[in-house]
Amino acid sequence: MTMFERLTGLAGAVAAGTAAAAGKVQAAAGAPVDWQIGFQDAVTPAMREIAWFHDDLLLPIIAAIAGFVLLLLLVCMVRFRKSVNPTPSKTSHNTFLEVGWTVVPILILVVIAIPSFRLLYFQQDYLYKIEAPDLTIKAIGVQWYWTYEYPDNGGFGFDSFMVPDEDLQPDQPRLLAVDAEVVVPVGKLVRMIVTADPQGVIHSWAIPAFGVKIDAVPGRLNETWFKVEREGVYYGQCSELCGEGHAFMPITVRAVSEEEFDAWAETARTAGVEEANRMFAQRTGAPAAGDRRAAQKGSTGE
Ligand SMILES: [Cu+2]
Repeated sequence: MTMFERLTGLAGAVAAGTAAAAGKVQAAAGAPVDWQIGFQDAVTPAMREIAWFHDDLLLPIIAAIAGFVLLLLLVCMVRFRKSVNPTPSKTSHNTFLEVGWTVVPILILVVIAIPSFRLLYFQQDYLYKIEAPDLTIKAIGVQWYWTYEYPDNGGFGFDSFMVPDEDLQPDQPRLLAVDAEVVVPVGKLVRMIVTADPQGVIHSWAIPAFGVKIDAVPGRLNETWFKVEREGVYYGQCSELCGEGHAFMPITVRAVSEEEFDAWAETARTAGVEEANRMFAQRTGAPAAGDRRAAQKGSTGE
C-alpha cells in the first residue's frame, strides 16, 4: 500500500459506502468510481511506476514544501508582528540564505528529475531495449470512434463504437463501454501503434489503468507499449479534444488469458469479430454487437 493509498483509504471507504447505499453497481476495476480521488489501480508496469512517482515521491515533497512555507508564514506573523517587533530590521542581504534558497530548490528538482526521466524512458523505449513485443495492435482514431487492426493475427480489423445509454448492460459503465472491445492477452507485451484517419483530426488513445496516453495524429504513426498483469476490462477515453463527438469515443480493453485470446483472434480472423465477441457476450449475458446493431437497424427501419 502506498502512502497516498493510506491517506486516501478513508475517502475510498466512504465512497464505497456511498455507492453501496445508493444501490449503484460499483464499476469494476479499470473504471473510475464515485468520489475517487486517486489513480485507478495500476495493472501495467508503467502505471505502477507512475503511481509510485506521484504517490510516494512527488506528494511527500510537495506536502513538505507546502508545510514549510506555511510554518514560515506563521512564524513571521507571530514573532514579527508590530506589537512584538515595533522597529523592524533593515537587513536586505544575507549571502548564506540567498545561496541556500537557490541551491535547495535545485537539489529538490534534481531529486525529482532523475526518476522522472527514467520513467519517461521506461514508457518510451523499454520495448526496444529489453524485450520484443508479443503482438502489435493498430488503433486509428476516427471522428468519432476507434478502428483497430490486428496485423499479427491475420490482419483482421473492426470499428469500436460507444454503447449508447439505452443499450447499456448492467455491467457496462456509461460513456465508457464500447460494442467491440480491444482484446489482449495478459502478461504479453503489446505494441500499440496509434494513428488517426488521414481526413480527420488528432485524437489520443488513453487507458488510465495502463498509464498509457498517446496522440493519434493523421499521417503519423505513434507507438507505445503495455503489458497487462491482471485479467479484466479496462476503460479509457479519447484524450485530445477532437470535436463534437470527443466525449463519445471511449476505449475498452479486455485482458484475457492467452488461450482465450488465441480462440478469440482465431474466430475473429475466420468468422469475423462479431462472432468472436459472442464468447464474452455469452458470459456476461450482454447481447453481442452484431445483435445490437441488427436490432438498432430494425428499430429505425433501415
Ligand atoms: Cu477523439
